[in-house]
Amino acid sequence: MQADPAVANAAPAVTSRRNCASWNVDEVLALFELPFADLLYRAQETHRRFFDANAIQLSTLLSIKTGGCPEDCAYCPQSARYDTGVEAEKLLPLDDVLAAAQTAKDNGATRFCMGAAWRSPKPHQVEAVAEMVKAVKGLGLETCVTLGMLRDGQAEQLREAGLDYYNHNLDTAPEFYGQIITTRTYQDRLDTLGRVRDAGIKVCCGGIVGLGESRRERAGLIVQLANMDPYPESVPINNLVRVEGTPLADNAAVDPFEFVRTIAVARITMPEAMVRLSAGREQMNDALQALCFLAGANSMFYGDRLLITDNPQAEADRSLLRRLGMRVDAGTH
Ligand code: SAM
Ligand code: DTB
Ligand code: SF4
Repeated sequence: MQADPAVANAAPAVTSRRNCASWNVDEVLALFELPFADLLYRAQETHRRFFDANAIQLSTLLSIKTGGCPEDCAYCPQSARYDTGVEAEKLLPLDDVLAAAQTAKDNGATRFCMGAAWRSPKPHQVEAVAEMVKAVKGLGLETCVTLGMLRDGQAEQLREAGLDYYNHNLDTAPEFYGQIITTRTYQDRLDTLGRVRDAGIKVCCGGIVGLGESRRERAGLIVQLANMDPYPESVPINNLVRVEGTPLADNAAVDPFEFVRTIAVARITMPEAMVRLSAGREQMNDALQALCFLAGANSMFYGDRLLITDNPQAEADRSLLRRLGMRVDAGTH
């Protein structure tokens, strides 16, 4: 059944991250169902109210601890449960991490994001990562880490080391989540996000399009994100990278316009968030990426690799931004 487009126009007017807007799934679904041009127009209006629409923030990723993860996230090449050819490695030494961060800075990134394939870090692992955060911060970069679930006190430890952002995604709607991950609950994720927020670290939280979810479930994810009080400073929207050996390797690709719609709806419902065009750019052409920027994406991963899979070459991205007349800045969050 089609949602009534009139509902989209009646949706709450959000003016600040701190305004606790309350979106429901029908309202967000109605946004998804707007004619494409109307949806993009609304997203651009919102985007330009809070940001320079020609500016983009660049984050570079590094996998500091690769593979061998005990979790069963059906999309993930790093789960030990799937035969993806990714070998388990040890935590990288500090010097290697620092060298990668310096290169990212030299290439123009403003934030360095370190990812570890852990369910939840052990105390000595948090200590080691805190050292990395301190050192990377010392280079003049913003820092972000994604380490899995955090226990009490761990977020504070990272904050004291100078951590700016913690990435922990909700991935999908609560009602679809159980088909993608069984080894930890939606509530576990919300609990970690609460710890991060309480420690005064900025929240980076988003999801994945293309897991096999319905449009209503995509709207359900956005509702979860947009109704957080306050909503995340940074919202990564990933397009599933279908990796051989994972249970989702043969998923049908989502219509590219549906991906653009998801970006636009994230922009409208979370006007002051940085909306990141995240995984999946390697599988997109330049025109599609430009549409994502028009829909309100103002951040992306920059550098030849995501964690395991390829990202566009840095030079290709610089050329794309030049052709679009976009400039790099650190964003406001
Ligand atoms: N282990 C930690 C965790 O799950 O929170 C941190 C690393 S995990 C790889 C970070 C995020 O990457 C996941 O939450 C998921 O949203 C995204 N991701 C992983 N594999 C992906 C894939 N194949 N395609 C798109 N996004 C993916
Ligand atoms: C996020 O939302 N996407 C990034 C980052 N946060 C850590 C990870 C994307 C991973 C894509 C598949 C891979 O290379 O492992
Ligand atoms: Fe492990 Fe994170 Fe991959 Fe899930 S997404 S299998 S927790 S590395």
